[in-house]
Amino acid sequence: MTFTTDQLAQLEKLAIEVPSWAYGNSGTRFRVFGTPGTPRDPWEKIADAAKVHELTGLAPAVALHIPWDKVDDYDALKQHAADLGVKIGTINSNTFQDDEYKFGSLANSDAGVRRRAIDHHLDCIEVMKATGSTDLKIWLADGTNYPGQDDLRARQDHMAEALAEIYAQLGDDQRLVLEYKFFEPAFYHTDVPDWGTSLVQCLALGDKARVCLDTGHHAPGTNIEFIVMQLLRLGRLGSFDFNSRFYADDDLIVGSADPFQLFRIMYECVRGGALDADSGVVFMLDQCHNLELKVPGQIRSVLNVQEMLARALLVDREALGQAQQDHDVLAAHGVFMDAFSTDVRADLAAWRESKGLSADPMAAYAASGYQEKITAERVGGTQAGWGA
Ligand code: PSV
Ligand code: MN
Ligand code: MN
Repeated sequence: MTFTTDQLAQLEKLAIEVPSWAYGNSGTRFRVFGTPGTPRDPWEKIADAAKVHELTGLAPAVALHIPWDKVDDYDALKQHAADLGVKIGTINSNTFQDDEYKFGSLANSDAGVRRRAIDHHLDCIEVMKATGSTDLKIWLADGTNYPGQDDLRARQDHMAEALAEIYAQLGDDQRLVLEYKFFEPAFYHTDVPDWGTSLVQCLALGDKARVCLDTGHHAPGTNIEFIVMQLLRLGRLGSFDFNSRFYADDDLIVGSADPFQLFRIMYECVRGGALDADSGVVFMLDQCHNLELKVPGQIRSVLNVQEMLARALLVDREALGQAQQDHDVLAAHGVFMDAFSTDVRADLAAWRESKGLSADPMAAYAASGYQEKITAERVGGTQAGWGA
């Protein structure tokens, strides 16, 4: 076994929240391809999420998206999740799919539209109360397409006011998590383009406001692990939306485009204490599976996160610290790369077996018969509601 008892204890802490929308059909503006067995409602999405947890032991919570996951009885949905061994996680609001939001939601110059968007978030807080969820995640599609289209500064003020009204309705154990994204669907400016803007808005709101870092929402070449370090240092990293991107916000399987980047991020998480419960950091996936089957796509994803965390835990921090102190650049880099280059797959398989799980969750899923069962049972599965 490559891992020490301490490292194993750290590994044990990893819990990844999966998004309900990952189980629905998704695609691009060109085409949404269906996959067999796609869930028809939130109940079935939760069942699929529970299967991912059952086979990996890594995904005990599922995030909902309102109104995509609107149901009449949230108490019953909460119970359904509990019966299947998972819980309801983050509640994601949606102010981007209705015509009213064409020119923005919380940052819109029209007070009536802002009212509607604020009320939607207050409804989401009610859903949180019923489901026991503690986090309200806000991603705004707000922005403009042309210079001069709207008053950038007034929009920022509108958004600050609207966020304050939402924030005021949070319960003591509830938080607001503000996600940033530098472009799309707006192409000239977005109202929360970067971590700095999100942080500024969060600082104005109060302690219960945190930044959500979606790994797909940065310009190419951005040093994402630096942002992770800084937000952890300031105690303001609320959650991750993990995914991979090659070009734009593709929401591909986390760790597929650049496992080394994921390793570097997980190292900063270890370094900054993000695995400790009191850090308040939620590790979430925000992905869609356009071509591949959804459940194995999510299994692969959580395994990728675990694998890069395991390698990050192997960084010899004492040796690294000494090399850094000595300004021995190549020795320090070598310590880092030694950990990244370590194959931990056999150790993780052994870890799974020690917990009564299959050594190979992908193979276990293929052999489980679950895909055949849902393919036969579910006809006319739903779209995620979003083209990736
Ligand atoms: C759009 O970019 C997006 O992928 C954001 O990352 C949100 O988290 C997600 O949609 C769900 O609303
Ligand atoms: Mn996201
Ligand atoms: Mn995104």
